[in-house]
Amino acid sequence: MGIAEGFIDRLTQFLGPKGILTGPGDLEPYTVDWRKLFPGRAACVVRPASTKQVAEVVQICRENAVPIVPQGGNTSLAGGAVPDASGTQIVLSLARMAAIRSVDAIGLTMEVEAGCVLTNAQNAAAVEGRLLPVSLASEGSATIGGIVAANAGGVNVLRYGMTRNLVLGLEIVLPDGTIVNGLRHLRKNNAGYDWRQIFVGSEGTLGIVTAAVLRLLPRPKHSVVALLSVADPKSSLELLALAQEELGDQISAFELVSAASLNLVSKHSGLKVPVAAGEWFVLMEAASSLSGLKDGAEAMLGIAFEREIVLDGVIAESAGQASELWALREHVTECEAREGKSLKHDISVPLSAIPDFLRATGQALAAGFPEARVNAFGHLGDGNIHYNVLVDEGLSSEAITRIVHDTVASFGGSITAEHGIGQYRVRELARYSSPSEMALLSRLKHVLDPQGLLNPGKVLLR
Ligand code: 2HG
Ligand code: ZN
Repeated sequence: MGIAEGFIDRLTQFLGPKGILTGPGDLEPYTVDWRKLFPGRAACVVRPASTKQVAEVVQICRENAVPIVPQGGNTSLAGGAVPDASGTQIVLSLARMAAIRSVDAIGLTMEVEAGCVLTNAQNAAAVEGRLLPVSLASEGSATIGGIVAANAGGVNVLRYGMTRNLVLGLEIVLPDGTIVNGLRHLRKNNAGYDWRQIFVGSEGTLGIVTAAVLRLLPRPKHSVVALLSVADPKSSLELLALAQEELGDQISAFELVSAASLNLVSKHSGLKVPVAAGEWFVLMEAASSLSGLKDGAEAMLGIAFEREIVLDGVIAESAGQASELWALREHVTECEAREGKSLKHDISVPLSAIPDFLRATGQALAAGFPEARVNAFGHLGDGNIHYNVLVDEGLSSEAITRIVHDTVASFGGSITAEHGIGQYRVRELARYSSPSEMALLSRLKHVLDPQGLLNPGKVLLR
């Protein structure tokens, strides 16, 4: 089915020239993800400047039965924000709605429009001495609407939870064009169903996030960052338990990185690893406003060395050194992409099962695909490993993913802990969910979007 005549004209008339892109060269950045794995085509890209304009665009699309793909920073690793290949969908970019409407340093909230880039929101909170704790490698491009729609995770989930835990209020445009304003700055609100949470993580399939009220925290005055090498994943779990015993909830990040991942980083970025090699590395950060944090961290590491949980390590002596240690972790994704084709597996299993999961999956892969190279790293504190597999042409992606996900399922895990389903994992979701769960998801989708106009083909096939 083609686009109805006059549809683009009507949008152009309504939005003005700044609000719509139609030239093939202009559309390109919006129709493919940054890894260039999910190329699509769009009838046009609309760039509304207000919630009212978003609602009006949705109305026009509804009247013409044109599907809409909402887009923020387009940093999804699951092809969640790009159109399909038909050329009949439009991309609705929230980029022009980027205002930070308010920062309330006393009430610890901020109200932000969907297109605001995450770093800008973090900086606005920091100016007021407050912390917006969502922290991701893609934070310089990811937007507030995108992180809400994707329920983004990142490196601070261990302490502060997923984006879901930080969303106090939302403004949504529904698939029928209704604006629902729930921009409340409240800590407690038990009035009716908590409909916000249906939209958080819905990946733009149920409604379009146009603004959000986010919870802030006091900004910790001190932080300690350490890079440590350990013999195996079991030792990293012992280290996590020890760190939590000694430092409590001051631990804000606890990342596991394999030697293979750091080798990729050294090879492609030239960054040096300042710790003697082990098979695995832990990058941890603790933060607090109380003094004595560094002494506490050093004492904890003393015990870890004594018990031979840690083989070698360094504690950052300055903010600059802390950033250098973090850079090693943050470059893994980019360096993996430079190495070649990879299959992403964003899995989680119960924390205590991580060592067995890594062993079982490694063995099964080595038996079936000895040439496949594993790049495993991730958020150990959350039980979330990015079990990515570098594959040369000719290897069966499907069979490799089957091995990884079947092993995940056998440990009671999830096929996506933080990146979401997008278009990449639609079939995998159906495969590993119960029929009753899938039926519930379909019913929710149908109730809110009976015409199937919002981000079709993402999360659910239809
Ligand atoms: C990270 O933890 C991101 O760095 C990206 O979630 C993970 O590249 C990946 O698979
Ligand atoms: Zn991650």
